[in-house]
Amino acid sequence: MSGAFSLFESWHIPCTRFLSRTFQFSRGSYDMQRPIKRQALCFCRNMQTVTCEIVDASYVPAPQNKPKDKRSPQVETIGAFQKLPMVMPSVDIFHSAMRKAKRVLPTKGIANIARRERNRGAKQLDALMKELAVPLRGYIENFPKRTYLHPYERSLIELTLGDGNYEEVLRKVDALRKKVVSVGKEHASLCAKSLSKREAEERLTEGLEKLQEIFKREGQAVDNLLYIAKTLRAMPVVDLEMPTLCLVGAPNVGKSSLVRMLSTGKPEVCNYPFTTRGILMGHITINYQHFQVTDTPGLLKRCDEDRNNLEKLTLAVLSHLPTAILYVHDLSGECGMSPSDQFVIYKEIRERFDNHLWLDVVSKCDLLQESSVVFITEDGETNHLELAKYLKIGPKGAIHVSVKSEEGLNELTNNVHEVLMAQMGRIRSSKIPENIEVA
Ligand SMILES: Nc1nc2c(ncn2[C@@H]2O[C@H](COP(=O)(O)OP(=O)(O)OP(=O)(O)O)[C@@H](O)[C@H]2O)c(=O)[nH]1
Ligand SMILES: [Mg+2]
Repeated sequence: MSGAFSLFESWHIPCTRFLSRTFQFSRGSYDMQRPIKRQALCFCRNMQTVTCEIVDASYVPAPQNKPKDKRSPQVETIGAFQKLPMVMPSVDIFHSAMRKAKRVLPTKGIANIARRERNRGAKQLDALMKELAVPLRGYIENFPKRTYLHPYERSLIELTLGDGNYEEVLRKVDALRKKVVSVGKEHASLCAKSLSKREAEERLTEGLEKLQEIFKREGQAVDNLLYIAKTLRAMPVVDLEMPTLCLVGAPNVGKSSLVRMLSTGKPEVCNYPFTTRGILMGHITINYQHFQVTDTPGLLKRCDEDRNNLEKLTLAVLSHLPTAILYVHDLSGECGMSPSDQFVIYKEIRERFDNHLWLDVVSKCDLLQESSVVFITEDGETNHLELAKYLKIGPKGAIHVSVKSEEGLNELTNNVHEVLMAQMGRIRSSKIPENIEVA
């Protein structure tokens, strides 16, 4: 039990932290009376994480129904976490199983007391074993194997639960199931061999106690699985068919502020890095069309091996989801990272995700006008023409905006609309080959 507990403990805290932030966003208040500020922009009221109804059904084929062709396991589309089974706390499973087992009566018509008692004992132990093992088996079959998941959800499992913890917990639940089955069978058989009523009663009590002890000792695995299910179910749902805009940039550059401006979502905005600690999904509606907006944790100037899990989450979104990118640059330096460092990160990300539709935004332009001092202190003495240009105006074509003075927001909204429409065109055209019937 201690093993299971310590394993869980190791990722429980960061997980909880991640989730609490996510919930803050998910349950953000909506300003229903907020007037429509920008032309052609209609805000969707039900911004935030969409949660699907939880269904209690298996989507990983049960062993007997497994596809014969094992070479190509069918990868799920996104949404597997919403299909995870409801896991009962281990205590509840045990009490419910015990109640049902105790109600089991001996087979009718056995006149001999000793025979009747050993029949009752064996049947009750068998019933308890089954009542405990069946739900565990259901969980093991219905929690998807990682290989069946969409790569994005695979990376969410790794980055939020810790590498290997998902499989480890499932393995422990399966080990508990196997132990319950073998101990239950063993004691039922001993009980069935009892020679007297008293012996049968003793064997029954012994078997019940043994099963209880095992379940108490190792049931933590079930509770860990319950926590995993809750954590994964709370992950924001992404609709792959819906165009998505992902806000990316260094920490503290104003990404969440722009998400708040572009949508009715209310991600936390604070003047310190890594305020956003998870992938936060929201929706906007422009001209009656629905789009998704993703706020992401900031990226630092460092190589992938040194990145924290929050940065890795951002890269997972860009790597696995077909999103358009809204890259945010803070040339005022107010974010705490120099523009030249932001330039280095930008160049790397731009090159790496060149196939995405892209928009560049220079944020906090109110500060650039007010205080050119911050701007000048940057190493402007560079021969690198591109960097020199970047330090002055950001990347070519970048829109200068300020959520404080509202400068550039209309232009940004229009550009966001255009890029999302283009993204929609990409999604539609990517589906065409599937629909064409080859003669
Ligand atoms: N003056 C000014 N401050 C801004 C503007 N936009 C954002 N800020 C401030 O910049 C700080 C960071 O803003 P956030 O929106 O939280 O930045 P973020 O990029 O989401 O930060 P992380 O989630 O930590 O990566 C906050 O104090 C904002 O009030 C702007 O246009 N002008
Ligand atoms: Mg943020």
